Amino acid sequence: MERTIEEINEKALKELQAASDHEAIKALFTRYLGRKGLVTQYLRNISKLPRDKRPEAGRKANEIKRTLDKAFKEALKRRLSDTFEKDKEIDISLPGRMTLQGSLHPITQINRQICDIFEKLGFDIVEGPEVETDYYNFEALNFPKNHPARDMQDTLYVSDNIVLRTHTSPVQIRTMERQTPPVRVVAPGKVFRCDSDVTHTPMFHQVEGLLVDENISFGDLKGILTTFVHQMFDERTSLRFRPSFFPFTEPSAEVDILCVMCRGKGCRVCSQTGWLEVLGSGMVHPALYENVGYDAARYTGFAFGMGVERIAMLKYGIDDMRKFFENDLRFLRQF
Ligand code: 2NM
Repeated sequence: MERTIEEINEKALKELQAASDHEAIKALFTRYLGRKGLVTQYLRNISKLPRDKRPEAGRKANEIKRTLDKAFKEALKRRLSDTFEKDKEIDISLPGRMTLQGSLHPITQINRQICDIFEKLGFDIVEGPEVETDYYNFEALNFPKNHPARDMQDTLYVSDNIVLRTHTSPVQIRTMERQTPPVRVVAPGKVFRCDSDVTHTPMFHQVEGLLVDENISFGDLKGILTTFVHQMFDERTSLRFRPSFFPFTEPSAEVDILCVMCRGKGCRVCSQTGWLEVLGSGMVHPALYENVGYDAARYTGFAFGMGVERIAMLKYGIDDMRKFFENDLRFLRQF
């Protein structure tokens, strides 16, 4: 035997000290205490020693085997707990990375509020194309051929017979063509006009409503629109129905509400009148029923329309409509 058990022990302890990780310790364990390990082989070779040396050598080697075994197991344990100590160095009190939270555009919010109110009153939501034919945008709605709204100055033309819809009323015509009364629908959506200043943008949003059935009167129109205004603004908001004119309704009425800013005293927002114009409305013109094939002697109904931006400006006290389209986050974050 070229090496004494003490030499093997010393070398094992030195190497164990230098072992840097779990894997290295396990490899050393195999090298010294495994089935073909140096200590194991030493023990096996004791039988080759002179008879009188065997008891002492056996006793010593077995003791070293026990202490080495213990040293390896402790080193492994220490290595594991070191890893756990390292884990504790992760500072769990460090605040997480902020995730940016988006929100709905104010026009989307107001549009939804308007539609929700009418849905609860039994109206269905209907949509239609933004690019329309002259027929659906004007002709079927009883606009005469020479009507000023048809002017290139007011309407965005795609071609001779195709326009960007100037209101969502074509959706009402398409709805009536599809179904027979009772009809109870609101049509929200984008509309386009050749117009641009502080109160007009080339694209804006409208919600228009239509109710057609037997025995529908102007009283029904007043009831529905009064309920709408009370829910959209508040119960203290008075309404005023003022005679007006639209090609698709007869009679027609403009709906004013008591100024939400000054409550009727007169201010800059209501131009000192105490009233704000918020809706157009009227009883559906019989010519429309003829155009969609309804019996004009049997059915009556009312229709109305409003600008979503205008309602939003009044609700939030905003004086420039263009703010809704600039998408300045400092503005949008306020809603
Ligand atoms: C308004 C004012 C008055 C209206 C008419 C129709 C249709 F297609 F059913 F005839 N929809 N909306 C209407 C009536 C719209 O907006 C100022």
